[in-house]
Amino acid sequence: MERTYPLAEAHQIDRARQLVGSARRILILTGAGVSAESGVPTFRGPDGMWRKFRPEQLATPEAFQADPRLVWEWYGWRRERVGACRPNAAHAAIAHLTFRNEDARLVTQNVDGLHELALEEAASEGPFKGDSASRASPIRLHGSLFQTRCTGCDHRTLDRGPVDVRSEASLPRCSECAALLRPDVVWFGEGLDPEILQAAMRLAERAEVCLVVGTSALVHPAASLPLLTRESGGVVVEVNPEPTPLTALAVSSLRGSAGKILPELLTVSAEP
Ligand code: BV8
Ligand code: ZN
Repeated sequence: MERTYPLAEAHQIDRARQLVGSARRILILTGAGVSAESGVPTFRGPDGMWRKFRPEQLATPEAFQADPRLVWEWYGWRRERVGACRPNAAHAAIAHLTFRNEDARLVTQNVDGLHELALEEAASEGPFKGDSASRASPIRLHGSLFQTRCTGCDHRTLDRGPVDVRSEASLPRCSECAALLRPDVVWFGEGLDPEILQAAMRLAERAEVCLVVGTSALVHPAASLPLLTRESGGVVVEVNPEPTPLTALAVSSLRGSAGKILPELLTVSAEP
């Protein structure tokens, strides 16, 4: 029988606040749950299905090979749905932390671009107005919904537009070599960019605290990053309404939503 966990008690948050507040080198690892309160469907939650498909069925090179139109239809739907979403208080709290402390670094599994939007918002108003959002930009392990990559020449372009999925002939093609474009994301069975993965692993090894927010910790190699922190002498703090495979190795696992817990956990009493 699934144990029901009490929602995070104030003393648990205080203890985690103390841990995170006294650390300099912090790795924040986020998953789809950090965007749940922005209205972005999570992968494995109740709203993770699209039509009758699970993400694992469509987010693969084989699915794209077999039916590029269907896969582009899913990505075009996600782009439109995510494009209407705004960062929530969790994205903002993380943006402020990474602005306040340059040794606090964000690694995300998400492809929704909401962390980047939160950084731009933090750089345009409030205590970090005028900062450069790129200074704290996240390491994106799995790419971006709003970028395409050419299947022929690897040419990459930013693309937030709608996708014409009426037929295979109307799918986006490369302006350089006319080959079919694909979403610039990492699909299941594809390797992550080695340099990006190396950078994330180095941060995990150096981190005093790995703060894991809103991930089911099922997808590797992302889910192994907190293990690296622990093996290198750091500690893991988790924020998730549900327990995950990481819960057992976390010194603190806060049961609750990111949008509620992160502002309490990360906001210092007086912002600089
Ligand atoms: C690779 C981009 C090898 C696309 C994604 C067995 C063991 C280990 C590995 C494997 C294995 N079998 C297969 C593998 C490999 C596979 C894998 O890990 N599979 C899993 C499913 C078992 N991994 C891969 O294929 C990776 N590549 O291994 O390559 C290789 C190496 C070299 C050369 C060639 C090959 C590539 C994985 C990347 C796949 N792409 N996304 C797209 O987005 O379309 S993964 C996808 O899942 C998303 O990126 C997502 O971020 C990621 C993880 O999901 P979560 O973010 O955790 O989301 P989820 O819905 O699962 O959970 C949400 C959580 O939030 C929940 O816990 C929920 O409780 C919580 N929550 C809900 N509301 C809130 C909340 N939390 C806080 N606040 C809230 N309000
Ligand atoms: Zn091309």
